[in-house]
Amino acid sequence: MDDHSRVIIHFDIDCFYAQVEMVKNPKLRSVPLGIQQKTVVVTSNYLAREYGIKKCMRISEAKELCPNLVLVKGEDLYDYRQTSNKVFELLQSYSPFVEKLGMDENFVDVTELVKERLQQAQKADLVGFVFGDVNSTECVCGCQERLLKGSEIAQEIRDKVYTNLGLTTCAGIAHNKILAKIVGSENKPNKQTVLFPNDALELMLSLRSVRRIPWIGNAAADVLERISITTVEELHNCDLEQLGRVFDRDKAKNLKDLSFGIDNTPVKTTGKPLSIGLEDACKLTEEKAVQTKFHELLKRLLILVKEDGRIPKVIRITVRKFNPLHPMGGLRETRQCHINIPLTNEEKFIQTAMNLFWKIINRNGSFKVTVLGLSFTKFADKPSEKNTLNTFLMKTSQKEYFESDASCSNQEPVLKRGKFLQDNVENSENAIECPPGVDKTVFKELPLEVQQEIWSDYTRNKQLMDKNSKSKLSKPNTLFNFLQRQKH
Ligand code: DCP
Ligand code: MG
Repeated sequence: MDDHSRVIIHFDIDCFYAQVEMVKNPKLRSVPLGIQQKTVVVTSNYLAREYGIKKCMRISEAKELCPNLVLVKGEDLYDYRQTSNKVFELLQSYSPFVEKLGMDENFVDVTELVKERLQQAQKADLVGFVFGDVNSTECVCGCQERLLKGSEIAQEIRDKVYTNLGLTTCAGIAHNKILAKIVGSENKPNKQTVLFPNDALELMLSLRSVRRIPWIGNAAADVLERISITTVEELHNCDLEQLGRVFDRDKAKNLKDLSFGIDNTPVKTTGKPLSIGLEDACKLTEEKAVQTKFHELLKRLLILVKEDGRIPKVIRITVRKFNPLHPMGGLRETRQCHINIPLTNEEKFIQTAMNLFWKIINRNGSFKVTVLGLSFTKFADKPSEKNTLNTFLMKTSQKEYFESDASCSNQEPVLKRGKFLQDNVENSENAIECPPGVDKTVFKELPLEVQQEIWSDYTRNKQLMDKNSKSKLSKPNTLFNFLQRQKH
């Protein structure tokens, strides 16, 4: 069953790395710009694309096509990640359902917002392009109007991204994720396109090759090719039994659905990544060189961990040994172990990484390593002590009370002061009385609303105890009782 009830917008930032560089240095806007990583141009601005420059083109080839091409190094991803996070946060102000797909793409489920706006009896107008026939027969479920409202919201969000961050984006608006993603790239750059469900089939067929269907990876496409299915149309016409001979039933059904643009998967709110890691291609044959590479990776990694704010609990190394049978590839091996090392103790990290390294490489023989990686997995996003005030507050509120600093990490995050202190200490007229039995210093530092909550808990408790002084009722898990427990 194809469900039309949702409105999903897919956003994709135009020539992402290049735009970040152009925001940093506006002079780059008027020149053909390529972003260089090692020997390739990973992306370029639209001016450079007019010369035929494509993603992942060799520098030499790109220079031949466009001798004036300005190249900026894009190996340090820090600014790109920061910008990506800012866009993500901005999108979250429109809907709690934002799913990150790589650094410059996001899905946003705006179904609720659309509903609200339509209830306010605002007429919906088309903004941007439509794929297919604008006057195609309307579906009885009302999806057309919802999607039109979605197109207005998409424009509003794109305007905000531009005003706040200086970035242009493309958007696709449809009733599910796969169609929103595909239709969004119909008109580029800085444009948006809406798709009505009646035109989904036409959009899917326009892709021609199954390899262009998102989420059908190369491996699945290779298997399909083995049974002579290379086009979307062939996938439409094959029967499930035929697919069932090479895929399990669920996968076969999923492939078939995707080819028709049917995708009922929800927009999953993106959380923090399960691991943070880096790896580099290299040619290392000596212990000293391995150590130096680990140092280099660790330095970059610690910046990322600081940005992330959680405390890593497991360190993992990745090694690819040179294999003459597979000079370009070969298997990666990993080893990992638990750590309890302050992030400032770089030497201890390197020592741990080296110990893991010698578990993969024979210490007494010669070696040649072609990939070395370092990552942190398993994070403690809550303080390690279970019953701290911080933990309690984290459960109580979604607010960001914590700040982290890699230079003094592996300690518990500290309560953020600033704003709250101004609210409740400096303005002593509004100060709330600290209930008896609660540490005054802790109380003073709490946000006003938390102080209020503790005071109400205290008065409620007092009334209860006065009424039934011999009562053995268990104490509820209120802030006041928590602070009292801490005292005793
Ligand atoms: N990227 C990369 N290696 C690739 C492809 C892309 O490092 N093989 C980086 C550079 C891009 C960014 O990821 O700026 C986002 O990838 P996109 O495919 O969305 O490309 P752009 O945003 O650059 O261009 P477009 O305007 O086509 O979206
Ligand atoms: Mg992009």
